[in-house]
Amino acid sequence: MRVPAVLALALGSCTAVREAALAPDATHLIWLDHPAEHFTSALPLGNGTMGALVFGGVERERIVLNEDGLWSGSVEDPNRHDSHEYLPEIRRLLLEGKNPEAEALLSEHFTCAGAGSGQGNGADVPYGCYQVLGNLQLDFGQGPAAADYRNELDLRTGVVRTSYARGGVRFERECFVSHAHQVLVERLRCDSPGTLDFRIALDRPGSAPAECELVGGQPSLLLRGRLPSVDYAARVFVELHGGRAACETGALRIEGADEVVLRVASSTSRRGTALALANGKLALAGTVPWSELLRAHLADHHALYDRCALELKSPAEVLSIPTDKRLERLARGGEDPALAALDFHFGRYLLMSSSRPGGLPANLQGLWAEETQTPWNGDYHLDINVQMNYWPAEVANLPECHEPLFDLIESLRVPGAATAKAYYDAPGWVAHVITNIWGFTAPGEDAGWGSTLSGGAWLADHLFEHYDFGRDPNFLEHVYPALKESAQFYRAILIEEPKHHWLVTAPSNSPEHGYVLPDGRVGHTCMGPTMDQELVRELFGDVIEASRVLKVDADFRAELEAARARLAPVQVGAAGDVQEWLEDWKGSEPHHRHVSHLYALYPGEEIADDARLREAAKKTLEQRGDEGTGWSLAWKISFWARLFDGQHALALWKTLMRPVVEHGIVMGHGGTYPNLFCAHPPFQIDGNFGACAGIAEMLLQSHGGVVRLLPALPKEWSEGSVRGLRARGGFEVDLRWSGGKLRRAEVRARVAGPLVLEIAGERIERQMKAGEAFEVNR
Ligand code: FUC
Repeated sequence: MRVPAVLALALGSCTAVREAALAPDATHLIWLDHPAEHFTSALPLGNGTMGALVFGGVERERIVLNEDGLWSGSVEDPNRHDSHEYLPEIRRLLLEGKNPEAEALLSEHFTCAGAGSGQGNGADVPYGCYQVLGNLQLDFGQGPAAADYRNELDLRTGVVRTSYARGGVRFERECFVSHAHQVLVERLRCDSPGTLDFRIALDRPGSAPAECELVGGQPSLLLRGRLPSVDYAARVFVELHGGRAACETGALRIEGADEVVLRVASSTSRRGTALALANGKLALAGTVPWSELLRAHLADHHALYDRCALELKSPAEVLSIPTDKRLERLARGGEDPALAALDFHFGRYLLMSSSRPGGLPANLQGLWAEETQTPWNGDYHLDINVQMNYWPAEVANLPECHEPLFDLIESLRVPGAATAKAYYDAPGWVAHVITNIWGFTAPGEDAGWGSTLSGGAWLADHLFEHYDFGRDPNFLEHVYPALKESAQFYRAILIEEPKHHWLVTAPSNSPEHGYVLPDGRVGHTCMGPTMDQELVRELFGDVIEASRVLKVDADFRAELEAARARLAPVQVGAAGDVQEWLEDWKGSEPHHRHVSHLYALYPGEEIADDARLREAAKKTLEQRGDEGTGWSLAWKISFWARLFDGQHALALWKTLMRPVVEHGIVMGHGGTYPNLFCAHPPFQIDGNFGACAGIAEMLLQSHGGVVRLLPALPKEWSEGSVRGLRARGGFEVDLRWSGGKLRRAEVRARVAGPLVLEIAGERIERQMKAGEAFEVNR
């Protein structure tokens, strides 16, 4: 292999100087005045494939390293191929109202073969688990305490800077994960020549630590290993400015250096031979000086990050408070609108750091995990979680970051078709509640939660959303087969229920929530839960529209139109709420975190565009209450935004931002960790993305063919501006407001078409040309 040149630059004094390009802006900074003890205080970096969590230690620094393809498990056939034989009987029982009997039969036959997700602990079963790659450990030794300490992540640059003084010497470390060069780079400096003495090690829980070896005469650390289906490799090279580097057992020692630049490359065998790939990345990045690596990283980062920005004002003194203290201050009732802007920017930052074209989608923890048994396997949950990860992708102007999800959907077509055949003897493809990188589409190991069959429809809707925001017919043509085959599946499994002769899905359930039958028995299995009906109606609508745009499949379109007209509608129950099931049953947990039947309020549109259903949705939200897991709180921000209640939306966001210390699984009391990671608890990234999308939804909505400006602005955000939000129909929007009123809007049309704007209840209609900008000044 080619060896990176070690640049022996004499440095003299290495005074820490901030480059002008990195001048910090507090509204884009997450920072702490102490090193992290847990990764929920560490600062995340990522390029979509490689992730890092920087703890910022003084005596000992730990940087958790991640690779998106680092999964245990393997491809399996999780389908029970005789399950469809029981389908007629299960349906007969449901049609006769014998739900408990139907559920008993379903529980026996509509589960996956094998261990499934291993009850969320699937690291050692075929399902597998997303795992940590390793820990880069820098040991600086014991010594005097640090003063003037700061660990900060500048979201505008994607650089973490750790700085402090110790024993009269000022130390500074800067770290980024480059998308342009596919390596992690860290520069260590001090203002006293020859003072950098430390030991570098690389380890992985449960594996042998990295060996130090000489490559081209230079010491290098190499960590390698193998999971059942994936090899991994990580290599560290050092570039010395002054001083010496040498191998020790299981470590690399640096002595007397003025400045050191570390380059870390990693890979899994998903994309080739792990070690060759990692070596190749280092060979390319190894000869590129720090300044050039940084320049290329910033150019890449700015191209995405700078497209969209939100400004909300907080008092200047608040901006200089460490982020964890700002959360505490907010929880005590201190207003901090700029923290909402920071949270919005963080959501965008996390998406561009964990989901880039060609990579895997953001999982339950995005890209960041420190364990080999990540909670819930760090997988893709399809009854809201992975979808929520992508809610900001279009509106917050990172549409290319949506692509990994589309690749995942494409990868589910073949296994999903086998599952459709095995369980429903149906054409098309289906996915249930959980999936992984191995194409798992079968029901989960427990039918109660695992047999929800709307995962595929919910995923497929993301394909149409991407089209709807960008209006690129080539994209629509490309994804049309996945959309159509999903609709074929749902068309085939609809049955006619006896009371109203509506078409309904069967057997199904309302995600993870039970109903109470009039006789008190609790069940899950049913026909036509409201969310299924909403999703199928939407999917059929998407495919009808797509087939029209693409001028294909007139017969199938007509079939879908006929079926869509007969789908069970959203019903209002006796309590004036939205019914969660076909019958007006009570839920077994009145405050359950899943509010699935309001899918059509957000992210769907059907309830949002119907005055009667909106009233019922409000009632449902009042019944469910304002508590929940992190993602559930985040969802409710968008619900209330869609009900044009900015105060209620803001209240939910504030609850979501409350400080949380618990790291184990809790099915309620969500909040936020010191590094702004969302707490389910545990850390689960969907709440970060849901909050980002919810904040956008408070400022701009574009459902039902109407672009609404400032539809749910709370009074605390009376001054502000946002630029670069996107709206359905192919629009990009900038807004400025003061005194709670819109002062200026600019809407740019990507494609020609009608624009219906709504500002404080007033409508403006225009025919836009492609490339045209329309301004409103007040
Ligand atoms: C679903 C949710 C849980 C959690 C898990 C990963 O099962 O109901 O709250 O988010 O996914």
